[in-house]
Amino acid sequence: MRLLLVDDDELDRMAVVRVLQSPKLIKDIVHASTAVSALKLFEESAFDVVLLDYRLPDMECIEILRKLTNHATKHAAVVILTGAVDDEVVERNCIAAGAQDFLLKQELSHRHLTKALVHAQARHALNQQLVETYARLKYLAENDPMTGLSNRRYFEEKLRGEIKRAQRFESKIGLLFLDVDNFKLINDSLGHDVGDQILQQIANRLLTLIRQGDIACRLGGDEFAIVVNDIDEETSLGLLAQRILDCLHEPIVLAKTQHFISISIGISTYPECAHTAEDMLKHADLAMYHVKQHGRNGFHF
Ligand code: GH3
Repeated sequence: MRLLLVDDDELDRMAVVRVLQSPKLIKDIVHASTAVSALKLFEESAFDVVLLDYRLPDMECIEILRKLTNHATKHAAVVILTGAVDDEVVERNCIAAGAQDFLLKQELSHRHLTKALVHAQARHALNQQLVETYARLKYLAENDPMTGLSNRRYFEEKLRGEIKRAQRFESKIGLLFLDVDNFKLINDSLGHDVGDQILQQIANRLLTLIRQGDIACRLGGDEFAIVVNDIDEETSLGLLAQRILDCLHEPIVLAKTQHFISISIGISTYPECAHTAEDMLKHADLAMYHVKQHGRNGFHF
């Protein structure tokens, strides 16, 4: 176990080290006397546990706790060392900010310290599992498993949000509705597996064409949609649609075989064509059918 001991009082740090080393509970102890140096060490190295003094001269405990526990890549259990007895508010605030346990400096015995470290690590591990499970469930709830693009439900939710934002800022948004041409023929002639791989390749190419902040989704089957935020004029949507058509005209190579596809794109805009997510999708769907009826492989507003 690797421990980061953060306390500005050297005598207090020595007291902790004495307890930790008799008998040797933890060998690998790194000292820090300020919050800033502790955060630097935490950034540069990996620790299993941080023993953190509640009162440090250079930063509020809650602030350093948040920085430690919300770190993007580094994770460690945190035990707060405090001199205050039964301060419920302090405890509640620290737990809410991510601490796992408390230790009173007056109770610094081998038994108490061991218990606090074991509890903190167990709680931390459980917490990490919950965080990872939540992230996985969120991903599954929001994404299409085959292509990794947003799924329809998440897409519609985001589209509603973007319409509200556009109303507030009086900006414009565009919606592109894409449907692969004669996809059933691809499935029938090459098999469903090849069809799946082609859908995945289409999704990958779409992701290379959209800006950060725009949202691409697989609505279902061979249908995709893209929300384009903050458009300045219709021509920019037309240009994007043309870039998508050109990009998807490039052959898709699977197992050294080239496959040629085309798509039909319908476009709607807020606020010109529609004011709700449902109407934007309906309008873009109708525009896409117009393309289908006029030879496919193109776009229409
Ligand atoms: P059109 O140009 O008129 O749209 O013709 P189409 O053949 O593409 O017609 P349609 O859009 O109705 O056909 C969609 C096909 O997509 C039918 C269905 O079997 C297939 N499909 C739906 N979901 C999947 C999937 O997950 N994987 C594969 N490979 N095919 C799928």
